[in-house]
Amino acid sequence: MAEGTARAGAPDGLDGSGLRIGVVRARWNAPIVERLADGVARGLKALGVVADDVVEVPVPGSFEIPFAARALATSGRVDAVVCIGAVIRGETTHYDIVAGECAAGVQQVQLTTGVPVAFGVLTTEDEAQALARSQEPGGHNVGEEAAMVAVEMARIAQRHAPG
Ligand code: DLZ
Repeated sequence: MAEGTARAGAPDGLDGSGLRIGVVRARWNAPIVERLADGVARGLKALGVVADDVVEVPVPGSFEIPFAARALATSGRVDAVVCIGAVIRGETTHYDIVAGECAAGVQQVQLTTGVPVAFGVLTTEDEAQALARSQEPGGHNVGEEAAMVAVEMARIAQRHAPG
């Protein structure tokens, strides 16, 4: 498969201006999460989301992400939520539990609240993989991708809202 073709990208003309976005970020593996946060900021800015419309909520680890995502989603203050964290197998004995519960919880939150929640949590074998997926501008950054997903899904939610 050609480089980059496995990724979704953003639809032409996607515009995030006026959207309010929550960002839930785990403190575990902080240097990696900081790189993802930079990616989120870049992705949101590129689509016209302004910093004043972004609410950031730090949590201890990725296991806590779904709880904070739900709190934001039900607050009425955001149109979508982006979650970022890093669960690294080599450093996490209960990797499968933390990673699995985080992913399942995030999906549950978006399906039960109707507020889109983008999954920008890295689940990798080692730190090298995590670094490769949280790159500088122009490189692969899962946080940047998740920001774009949040904007796209917020627009879908608006377009198909009841009433
Ligand atoms: C405990 C733990 C471990 C071992 N590894 C990670 C990790 O790689 N990434 C991460 O985000 N969090 C980790 N945690 C912390 C859990 O997510 C959680 O904060 C604790 O189990 C307390 O509920």
